[in-house]
Amino acid sequence: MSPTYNERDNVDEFLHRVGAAVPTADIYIVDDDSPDGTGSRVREIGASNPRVRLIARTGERGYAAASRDGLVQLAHSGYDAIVTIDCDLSHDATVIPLMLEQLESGADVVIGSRYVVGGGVRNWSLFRRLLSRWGNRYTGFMLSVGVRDCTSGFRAYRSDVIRLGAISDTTSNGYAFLTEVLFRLRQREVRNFVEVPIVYVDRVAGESKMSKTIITESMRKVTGLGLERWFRRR
Ligand SMILES: Nc1nc2c(ncn2[C@@H]2O[C@H](COP(=O)(O)OP(=O)(O)OP(=O)(O)O)[C@@H](O)[C@H]2O)c(=O)[nH]1
Ligand SMILES: [Mg+2]
Repeated sequence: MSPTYNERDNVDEFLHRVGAAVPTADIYIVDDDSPDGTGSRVREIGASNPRVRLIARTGERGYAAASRDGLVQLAHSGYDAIVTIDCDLSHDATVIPLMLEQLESGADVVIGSRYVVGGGVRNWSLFRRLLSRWGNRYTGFMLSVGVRDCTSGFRAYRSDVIRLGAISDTTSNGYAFLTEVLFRLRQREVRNFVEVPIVYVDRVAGESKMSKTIITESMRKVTGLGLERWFRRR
């Protein structure tokens, strides 16, 4: 499953790569009514390939809301496992089979991680590198979720773990959602998080949706969750 906003320049290649990596999987695009027509392109492709499906959202926009809706809907639709992956080709789809193997071996969530041995980033600006690296260090310090790359959106979830309700409980709007999910899962004693190395490649086409608002929310949210943990409100 991939949340999309204005990814028309990437979506054909994305679907091709994911389809090649996991030929028997259904691929869902959760689109927020992208003005560039990403959704209609997915519908067109889906007309001749029944594995490609569109979840079309209108109204409230956002990475977190789209991910939340998609994950919860699919976890209740009979799938055993759900993979989340960005549509901008930053995540290497050939890693998906390895992630699914880890789930079968007992992991609750498998995370494509930039910060374990063998992982990394390619073509990222110094600012993005520092932001992500230090953001993750701060998160590790505040929340101790036991994961080195809490903000990676490339993940495989066991559906029964999602059905526990941790995802529906999240309130973040941006990428803080990814950290919040792990935090809420741990509150439910779900903690078998396994990281597999990925090399993250910066997008070539389309525009980044990263913004100051998202960065600020992320820092605020991690601090808030850290305080919640320290004061054991839940
Ligand atoms: N449905 C939906 N998807 C979104 C929204 N914002 C971002 N996305 C998607 O979420 C994924 C990650 O977003 P990106 O903009 O690539 O964010 P990023 O990976 O942190 O930043 P860059 O790689 O630098 O662009 C992509 O597939 C986007 O299309 C949104 O508001 N709604
Ligand atoms: Mg991206």
